[in-house]
Amino acid sequence: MIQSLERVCRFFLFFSLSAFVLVACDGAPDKQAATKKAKQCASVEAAPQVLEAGHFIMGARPAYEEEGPPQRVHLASFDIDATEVTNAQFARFIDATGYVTDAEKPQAGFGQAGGVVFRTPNLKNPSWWHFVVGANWRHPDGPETSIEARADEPVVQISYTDAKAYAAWAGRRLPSEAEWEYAAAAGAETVYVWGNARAPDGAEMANTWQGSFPIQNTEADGYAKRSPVGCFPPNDFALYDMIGNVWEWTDTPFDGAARGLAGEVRYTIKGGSFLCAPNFCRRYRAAARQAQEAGLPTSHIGFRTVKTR
Ligand SMILES: [Ca+2]
Ligand SMILES: [Ca+2]
Repeated sequence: MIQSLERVCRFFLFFSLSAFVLVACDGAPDKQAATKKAKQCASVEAAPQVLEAGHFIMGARPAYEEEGPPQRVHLASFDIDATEVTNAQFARFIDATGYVTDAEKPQAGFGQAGGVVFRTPNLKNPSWWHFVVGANWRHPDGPETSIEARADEPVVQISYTDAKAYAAWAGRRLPSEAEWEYAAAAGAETVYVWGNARAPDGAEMANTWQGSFPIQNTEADGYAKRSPVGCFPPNDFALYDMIGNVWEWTDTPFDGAARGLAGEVRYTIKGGSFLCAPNFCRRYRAAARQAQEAGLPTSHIGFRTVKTR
């Protein structure tokens, strides 16, 4: 039985010949994530959780214009990964198939292989989203970075197509937006999945951004960027990081969104990321949603998979 579910990082894309700005949730200094390991993290290969058929109110308590209106939605039973897909899991897919991700191919509008990376803005460069040549899932924040010792972090620099390819290889699929939101809310009818306070008694309940985005990240939750999966409390469906850490692809086109640089459809991403901050975008809620170009990989979007029962 499934109960209620609800449906926060807004992007604005400003393209120029050399760089662009993507306005999202929060950001962090360009130091590596996981500098503080204050959390006890769950097993990263926890079995998928089975969710029974049921209904919920999708788009409940809309906070941004793209959310809502609230509507009652019924869903058939499905199971869903307990965590975001990790670098270790994605590496097994690559090893088995030889698949080449979109970030490893010349990108439409840029002409070179790479992906979008958050950089802390400064007076010389006020942008915080940059297309970085050489950024890909093995080098999530640019060619100078790697996933060494980050096997348990969510894989990023993954396009919608890449996520679908992984899911198909695993005998699974990407969730619809409704399935994702139902799973994230886990029956909660509160402002946040865990209650009505963002940080109850000072406890950070998800990997988001604390401080004034995009300049100051206090890292009160222990992580400047991505955290290993499972380091924050699960929701009532025993699912980790549905809110925060990285945004997650769904298989639902974003109604009314303009097409991307290469004319591609924009798909709905859910859950917010380590860049979502109270002063900028409160998209660490189940009902929050964002449009994302299918072919544009970034350093704060990953995914998880589902399977119809
Ligand atoms: Ca954080
Ligand atoms: Ca997430």
